[in-house]
Amino acid sequence: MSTYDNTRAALPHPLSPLGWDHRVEVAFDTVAAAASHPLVPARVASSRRGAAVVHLPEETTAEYAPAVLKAARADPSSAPCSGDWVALRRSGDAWLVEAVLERAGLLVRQGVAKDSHDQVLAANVDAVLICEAADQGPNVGRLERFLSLAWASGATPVVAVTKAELAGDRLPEVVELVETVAVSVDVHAVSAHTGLGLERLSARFLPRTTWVLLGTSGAGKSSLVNAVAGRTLMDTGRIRQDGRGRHTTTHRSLLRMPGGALLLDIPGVRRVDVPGGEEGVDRAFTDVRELAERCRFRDCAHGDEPGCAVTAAVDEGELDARRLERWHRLRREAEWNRSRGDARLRAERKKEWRRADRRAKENAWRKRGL
Ligand SMILES: Nc1nc2c(ncn2[C@@H]2O[C@H](COP(=O)(O)OP(=O)(O)OP(=O)(O)O)[C@@H](O)[C@H]2O)c(=O)[nH]1
Ligand SMILES: [Mg+2]
Ligand SMILES: [Zn+2]
Repeated sequence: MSTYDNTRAALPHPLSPLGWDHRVEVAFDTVAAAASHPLVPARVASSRRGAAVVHLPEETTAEYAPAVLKAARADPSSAPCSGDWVALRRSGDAWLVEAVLERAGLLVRQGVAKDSHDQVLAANVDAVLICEAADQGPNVGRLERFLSLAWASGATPVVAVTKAELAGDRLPEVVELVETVAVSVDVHAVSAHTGLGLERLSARFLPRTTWVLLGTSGAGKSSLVNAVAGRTLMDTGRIRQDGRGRHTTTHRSLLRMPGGALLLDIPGVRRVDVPGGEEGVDRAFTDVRELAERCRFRDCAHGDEPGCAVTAAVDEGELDARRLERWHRLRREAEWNRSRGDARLRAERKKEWRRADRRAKENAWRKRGL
């Protein structure tokens, strides 16, 4: 081993405060080994069409290389997004994103329009901090959607009941309701204004773990980030008269907390459709799933089948009928979105084949001098 290698082994990687670990290193080495140019790794804070703000660790902008652009056109979810690890190449004075490294997980919000693509909210996050304001809710249906989304990403959800001091005497009641919805998920009542619950929540922000804050505009995400950081990193905005936020945060930021965790603050999201695949929904409704294991028929749809343990639980008052109704709806939505995703994939493949076909024909003509 050379002296250089020895030094390298002894020092922490300059990107380790950004979450660089063995998995990412392997992913980077695979890409770097196959590349014809020298590459360096970086982490994406935010991205827009054609370029990303990355940490090298110093913050810089990098344009997408043609191959990355082309892949993004075919499948927008492959484009670099917040939290992604990328391989960069130097090109004159500029940096180019040559490749997006393999992801450990992806927080996706299903496209709502018929032909729309999914919107990727964050990649490679360890945990999703769902923020729900104590004074406005909780909105149970929305919480279930956020939880399904979080579980589907492969990350662990945690719920922050924000602006806790505004709930006054109602706080225990609000937290209890959230806990019945967020089955087997940790719930923290916090206040960015009074500091309530911040110490306990901050203890969960382990060094080099990445968290994304998910919630509607005005839920208090940026205020929470500032309170945990102990200084103003993000702008915050006043609530409108109708109780909605003003979409104060318009850019995503990957922020390092004093304790060493990374918090990804993103613009508020209002409506989320659950992504394709039922796993996320099932994880969010473990109570229903556990009951379902006791149904007489394995393929019980929990309608009017005999021996259905789920509907029996509803009859006995153990399971809220409305929760079961919402579970049915989210399952249908997830199934539908999966089939829609499959159909889109098929259409895209067909287009690719046609293009390849045309290219082959053109080549053949050219060879024959036509
Ligand atoms: N009373 C009280 N108000 C809070 C608290 N946290 C946030 N707020 C207020 O809620 C409003 C919205 O807060 P933001 O932090 O900007 O909300 P956000 O979730 O980042 O909103 P977007 O960036 O629009 O998605 C601001 O007026 C904050 O002062 C809190 O703990 N208590
Ligand atoms: Mg904000
Ligand atoms: Zn059943």
